[in-house]
Amino acid sequence: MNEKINIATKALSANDQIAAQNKDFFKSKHVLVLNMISSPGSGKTSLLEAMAYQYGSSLAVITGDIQMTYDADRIRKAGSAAVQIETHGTCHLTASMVQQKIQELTWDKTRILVIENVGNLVCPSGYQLGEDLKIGLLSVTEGSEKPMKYPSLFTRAQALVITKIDLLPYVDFNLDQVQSDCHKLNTHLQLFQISTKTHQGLEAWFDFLNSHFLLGI
Ligand SMILES: Nc1nc2c(ncn2[C@@H]2O[C@H](COP(=O)(O)OP(=O)(O)OP(=O)(O)O)[C@@H](O)[C@H]2O)c(=O)[nH]1
Ligand SMILES: [Mg+2]
Repeated sequence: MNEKINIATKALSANDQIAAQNKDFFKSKHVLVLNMISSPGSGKTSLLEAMAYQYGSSLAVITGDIQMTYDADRIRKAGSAAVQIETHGTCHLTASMVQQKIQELTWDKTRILVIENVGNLVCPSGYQLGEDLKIGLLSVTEGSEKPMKYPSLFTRAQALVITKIDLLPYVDFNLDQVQSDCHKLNTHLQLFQISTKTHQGLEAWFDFLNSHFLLGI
């Protein structure tokens, strides 16, 4: 058991060292970097498509999936550069996977880089990639109890985007409970409510990104 814990700790600290190198690289390019984490299908790529329409060549995306390049294809079609990592089974991205993709992007126009993590609510939150901000997504179809049942992401993230709010009339999702639970877990967590179908809440999300970019985080 002890050996198991030691190996896991070593793997994390090796990951942290590469994450620090990634962070230095991103700083040298003056890029704001987000690590976007949620369950499969919460709406990460849909939000990135909306961001690509808004930011165009100022946005670049590294997107992770177990397999296939669908998400990178969608983002490129919406107007931003995107490269795909296929993890072939691993349920989260590592700093090393991101480092290997850095050279495939051009950085002169990029102001915001989003790393779309593999769809998984738990595993990715423990791995630093070199990001400035961890962003969680939770769709209203997943249920309001998720923050308390799977707290790791919600305690570590700086922002939580509640997605698919156009579906609120059709599902039993208790926004008040989510807000109150998130506040108990993480008093600094900023909450956003968006729908990429109706565009509700997107302006507030863009304002948040713009203000963080201007702050030079
Ligand atoms: N009604 C509604 N559907 C949405 C919204 N955002 C995304 N969807 C739908 O949800 C499904 C999954 O969206 P994606 O953006 O692919 O989700 P994802 O988190 O990138 O999924 P993975 O990469 O597989 O983890 C798609 O069918 C989208 O059309 C929304 O705001 N409202
Ligand atoms: Mg996706």
